[in-house]
Amino acid sequence: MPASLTKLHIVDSHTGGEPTRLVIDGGPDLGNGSMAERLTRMREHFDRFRSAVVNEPRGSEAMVGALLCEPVDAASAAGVIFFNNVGYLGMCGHGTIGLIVSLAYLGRIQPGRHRIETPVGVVTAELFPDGQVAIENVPSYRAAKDVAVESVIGDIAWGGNWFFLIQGSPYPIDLAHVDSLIDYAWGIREGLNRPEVDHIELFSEAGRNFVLCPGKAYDRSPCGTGTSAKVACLYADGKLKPGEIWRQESIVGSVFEASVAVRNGEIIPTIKGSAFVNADSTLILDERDPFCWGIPH
Ligand code: PYC
Repeated sequence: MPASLTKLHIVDSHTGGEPTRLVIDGGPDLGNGSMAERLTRMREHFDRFRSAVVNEPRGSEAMVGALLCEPVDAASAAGVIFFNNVGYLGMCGHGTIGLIVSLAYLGRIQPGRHRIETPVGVVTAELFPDGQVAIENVPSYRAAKDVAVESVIGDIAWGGNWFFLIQGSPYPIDLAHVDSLIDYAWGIREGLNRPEVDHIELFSEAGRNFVLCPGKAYDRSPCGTGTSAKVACLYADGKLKPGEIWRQESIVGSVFEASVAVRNGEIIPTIKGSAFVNADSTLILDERDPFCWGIPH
């Protein structure tokens, strides 16, 4: 193989329509630290690798990358770093469901419970014999209620990423209105003036949600971390009791089922959904290619 070529083994999946590209091997050496430390190392020294994997011409704005890592704790099934067209995610619900289904496809795990290390903490994934996956997420919470931005009021909540959640949408949450939804949510994000709150989540009266991600891509899935943020808010408002099921439906009609447990005063969401593997292939990074490292978003 010429010195200018790097090969990456990848498995692609989608979770409720939202893609995850799992990099199995060929990625950069990020050392043996925690996933948070490895994420920092990747951001500072190997960010072009992120772009090469998820951006065009190999990927798309919707693609979420997942770099499979050796876990710190031998009791964990894997470590993972999630990334998108513009940067990095603390956690990713649809991506973790995709990771678990991809590891099962590769024969690396069996049905049962598996610890997964992420940059924002350990999550537990249960793979069921029918292929569904339930993720017990990091503790989630509402940080602020009834925050006014532009002409809307919403809540700021953490579910592994930061969300601004708004009940109501001036447009129907369906694919025919996706451009208007993107423009509307982007305007709210700009008005929010809180750079750490980088996901905007709208809810229709009919219960569908729309999540705009930091790189202006919309989540095709109901968004696992966004669903976690939502159930934390519902619990805080006394609208969801521990163990009750909340069904969150995405703009494309895919559904996650969620519930909360309360442990040591912390709200622990569980998100259940399905993913399907749709490619097992090799990415080729050829340094002679002017777009080897992706077209920046
Ligand atoms: O499922 O948590 C999620 C997610 C975050 C961004 C895209 N999907």
